[in-house]
Amino acid sequence: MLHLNKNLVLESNCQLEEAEVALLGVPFDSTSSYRVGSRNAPLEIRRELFELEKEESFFEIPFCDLGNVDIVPGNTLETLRRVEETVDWIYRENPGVFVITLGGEHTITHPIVKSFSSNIKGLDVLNLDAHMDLKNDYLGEKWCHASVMRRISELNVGLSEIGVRSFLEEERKHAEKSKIAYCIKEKKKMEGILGKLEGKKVYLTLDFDVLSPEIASGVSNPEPNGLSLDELYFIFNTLIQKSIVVGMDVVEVNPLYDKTSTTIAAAKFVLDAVVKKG
Ligand SMILES: [Mn+2]
Repeated sequence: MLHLNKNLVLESNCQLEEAEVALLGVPFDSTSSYRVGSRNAPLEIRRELFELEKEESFFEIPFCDLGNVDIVPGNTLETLRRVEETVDWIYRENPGVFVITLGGEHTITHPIVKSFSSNIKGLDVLNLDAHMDLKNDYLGEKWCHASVMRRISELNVGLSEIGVRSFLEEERKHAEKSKIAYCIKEKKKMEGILGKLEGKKVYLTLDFDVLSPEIASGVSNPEPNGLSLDELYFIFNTLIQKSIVVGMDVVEVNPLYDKTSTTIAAAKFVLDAVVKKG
């Protein structure tokens, strides 16, 4: 049985089977250790998506809003199981659809990548994030937002990280040992990472705290001196042009702390992604 609800979704112009782009929400933030509230992002990003001006081409794209996964607050493993089951189902129904998932906290990326990697051989994951999220556990929890990339690094996928500027020695060592390429925003290093992903199938996970908090205050773990929106779009456009982006998520947007229109920036980014992949 699928755990999906279609309350408060955007208008779809087709069923999943015919869609080129699909939207899925996962309003889960139970392991958030600092500013709780990213569970509100799927609804608030949809609200901004509804309001934003759209070019004519947007309406020609076969688009389907699948609704939100029915998450279980406080039960991370059951929630992740439901996300994986949902993404498996999407792939069975329409293997070619481009799924954009709205978090929720970053932990929800693991079951998506797990599902993708079971269907796509040689998958690479690009994580845009202020944090490495490579801790083996955080406060004793192995399944949480601070260890999600560690769990992903244990799957059979390549992993690179851009924007990372806050991490422990344990995480840096794991990155070196596991050949996980990473940088903050040095142009040469950034281009090096993107160059290695050329021609490859890439899953993009966008933790919105990769941006500077003066641009995007509405995130759960703000970290100063991050990327600008121009740098984010440079990365995204390069990836779209030179790699095969198979899916993406936008996570850690926290509308409860949004003093800088972060939610609108996230919605605009999703809108651009729909048009570019449609
Ligand atoms: Mn993260």
